[in-house]
Amino acid sequence: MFQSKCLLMIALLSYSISANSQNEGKKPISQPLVKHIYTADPSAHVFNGKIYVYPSHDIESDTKEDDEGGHFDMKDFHVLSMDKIGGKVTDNGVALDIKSIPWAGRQLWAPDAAYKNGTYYLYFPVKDKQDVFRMGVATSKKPMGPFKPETEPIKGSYSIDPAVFKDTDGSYYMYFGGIWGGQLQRWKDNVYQGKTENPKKGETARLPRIAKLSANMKNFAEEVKEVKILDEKGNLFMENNNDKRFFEASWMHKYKGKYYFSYSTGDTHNICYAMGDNPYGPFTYKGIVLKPVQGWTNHHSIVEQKGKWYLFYHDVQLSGKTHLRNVKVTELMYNTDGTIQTIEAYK
Ligand code: FUB
Repeated sequence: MFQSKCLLMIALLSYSISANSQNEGKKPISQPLVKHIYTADPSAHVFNGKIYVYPSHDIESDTKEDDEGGHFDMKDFHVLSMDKIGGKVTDNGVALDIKSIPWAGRQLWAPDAAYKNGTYYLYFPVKDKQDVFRMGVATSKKPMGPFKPETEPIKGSYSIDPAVFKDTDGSYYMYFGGIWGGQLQRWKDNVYQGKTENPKKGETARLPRIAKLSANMKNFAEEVKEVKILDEKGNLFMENNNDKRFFEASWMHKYKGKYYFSYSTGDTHNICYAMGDNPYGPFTYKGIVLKPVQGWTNHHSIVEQKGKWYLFYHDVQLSGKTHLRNVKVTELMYNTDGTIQTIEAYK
């Protein structure tokens, strides 16, 4: 997220105006899951029948706002858990602290988690000591941690927002990437190009990435590939299709045999989705899952519990500040043709 300061200010200003007018006089459809800490970017999973939410832990820090989101200066993760939607939500305390990650520099951003053979894996992006985002992995015998980090980042990993998907054949895949402050534009053919310019309007949009995970869940089992998101005519989106193109916040879920890749459009603040027939895509754009929420960022996960589907998301209801968010949940409904009914977070 974020671009040059000037564009950012214009984007933030125009967004806050449009968001305010768009949601003016309306009430939120859901309340924050917890109110004693700020939480964001909720990755939800059902483990042993219970819901576990792996969010970012937003804090007010001394770091000044900059053009790459430096003020999103998170330093640890807490895992939230609940038996059912609407039930008591438990904050299980600190699951991983940045101080315990030897290679980490700053900014623990949106995590995700997975379970395999008695071990829980927490995947997280953090800037290394050269200020380049990499993906780390940490393990625990319990879903709420505490998690022990590996001593090095995942080899070949980069950018932000890991989403780990377990397919029905038992394979695990990581989707990831985010432009602007998420640094995806700095990578070409998986090679770091240094600090490059943000994508420009006349270019094809940057694509999210995928890699199958190795059997031990700690490495990529293959070269990182791009994930194609196509319009209804089969064309890739251009950067100026910014109400539909990928920006950040990948998520994958499977419903009735189809693969649903969902993501944030960043500067236009939608959560969109595209459907495909296998984990690698291509995926064809289908529409909006969640319209813009209060605050600049929009980030989500989609999970099933007891035959119902839920959308976890965040807004800034508690603080009114873009970098101090709170996670929420609402039910997600499908149409009979498998498309998703668009959610408006305020009515
Ligand atoms: O929480 C930091 C960043 O904000 C996430 O990585 C993005 O997806 C956005 O929500």
